[in-house]
Amino acid sequence: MPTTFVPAGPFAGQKPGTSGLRKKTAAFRAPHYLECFVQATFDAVGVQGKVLVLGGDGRFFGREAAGLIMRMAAANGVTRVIVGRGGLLSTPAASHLIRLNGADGGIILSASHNPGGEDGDFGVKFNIANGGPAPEAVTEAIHKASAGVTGYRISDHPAPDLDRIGETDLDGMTVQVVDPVTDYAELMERMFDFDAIRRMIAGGFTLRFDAMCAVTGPYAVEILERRLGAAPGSVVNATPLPDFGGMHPDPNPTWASALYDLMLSDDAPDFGAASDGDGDRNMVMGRGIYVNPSDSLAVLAEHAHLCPGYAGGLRGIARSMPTSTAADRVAAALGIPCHETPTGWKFFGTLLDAGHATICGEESFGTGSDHVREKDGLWAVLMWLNIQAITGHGVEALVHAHWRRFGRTFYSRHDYEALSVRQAESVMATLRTALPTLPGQWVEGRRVAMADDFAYVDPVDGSVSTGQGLRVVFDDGARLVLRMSGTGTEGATLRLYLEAPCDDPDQFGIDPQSMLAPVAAAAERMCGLAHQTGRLAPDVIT
Ligand code: VG1
Ligand code: CO
Repeated sequence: MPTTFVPAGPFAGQKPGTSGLRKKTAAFRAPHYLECFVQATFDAVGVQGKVLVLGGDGRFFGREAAGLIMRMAAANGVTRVIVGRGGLLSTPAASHLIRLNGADGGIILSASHNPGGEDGDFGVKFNIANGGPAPEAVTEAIHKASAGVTGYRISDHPAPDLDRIGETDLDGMTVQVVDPVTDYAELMERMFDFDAIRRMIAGGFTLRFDAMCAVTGPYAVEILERRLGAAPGSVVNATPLPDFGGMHPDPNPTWASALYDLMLSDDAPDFGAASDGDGDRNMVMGRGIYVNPSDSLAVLAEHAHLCPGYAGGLRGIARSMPTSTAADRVAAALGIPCHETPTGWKFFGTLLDAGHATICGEESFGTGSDHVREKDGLWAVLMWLNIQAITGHGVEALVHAHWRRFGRTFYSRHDYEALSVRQAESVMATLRTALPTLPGQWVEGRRVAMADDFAYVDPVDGSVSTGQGLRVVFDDGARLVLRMSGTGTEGATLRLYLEAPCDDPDQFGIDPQSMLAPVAAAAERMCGLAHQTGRLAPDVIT
């Protein structure tokens, strides 16, 4: 076999986090780094005779990494690699391809919403056969295996041309280059009423989708413009670029400000949306209204039955713990369970597999369902379009009707980025230490009902995850949550999640930050974030 074993150990691997291993691009490009991590992954999961899906969001180093991984897959006995043309696959499309082809798993090359480029971030994520992110047991095994890596096996043959659709042989392994969009677009056609959406658009409904120079461009052009008839140019920043055109492909009011500002201006189209680097996140807006992601999940759940893929109703809803409780009220009204999981899509996987939940979401602009095992940006966009097409109501009318029916759950996340690890840990420790003393105390006009360090027992496989965020709940249902980000690549990021439910329609128009100011003040009293870090305001508010 023309295969080389390249000695490279010892390899001090790092444990993959909630979304795989994310580091500076330069770290992945350091001699043998990517290769050793991939070898650890192959060793941990066992790839002899297996079929893998491979693709990424088009960021810098992605193509090169795909080539190296294919040569390593061949040398490690993989039977077939299914790879998106040009090395491109959105995260939800990769998840779908794994499921569609009955593949044993997949490797996604992305750092999601983190900036890309030579000085940006890169990431490698392993997904399992259900199409979803590897559960903790698997990431643990990869981490363990990395300690034993002394080198890696790689084919001496060059990787095949990724731009040509079709099958080629690489050292006895089949490389199948597929169109990244076709299968995904067909799945979407089955889930949603494309005829109804087409009629709505033909009737003058206008939209803008900002792909932020990341992977969703080709998907959105094919689906929104070609299949649904949106005017050419409705999808902007549609070409995936290695550095995302210098953008930060994170669809929120700060980083997608061009779309955000347009939607609040006089020139706004009827509907606006943006997605992130790898296509699993979404920001949704109507003319003059921004939809908070927690509200988006709740509204989608409320109306899901209007879409063909969910005509039979939902079996359950799942949301991550820091996501607002708006969806819980919809679940109660529908008479279905609402599961509360730790942050990270992998926790939804077991619930979706077992049929305990149909739709799920996170406050971090992620929504999805059991059609794949990742969150799915374009899916959410299409669901919003489908619901508007069937009800004849726009985003603002739908959201306001939702608030009138269920109350408005005021919600915001405050991010404090690039803190020193020591400072961030100290803020966490302050609140963690205070937790047992909080119940019964009055803070900023509210009485604490419950305070804990969130732990989760997976109801399907019994696995236990502890330390998933510090949570304080008040008597009136208001909440604050503090947790440390697991996806940053610089220092530490603290996320403070604030929530206050409100049933009084006269207050629905109040600015969320003013409504939540007392909850933020309570958080400061409990954890002393500003006091300890000197940061007087968050870096990003969503
Ligand atoms: C963040 C979000 C979390 C999300 C994760 C991956 O994690 O808060 O909700 O699941 O990113 O999203 P953290 O640990 O930084 O808070 V992405 O679009 O990788 O795929
Ligand atoms: Co993402």
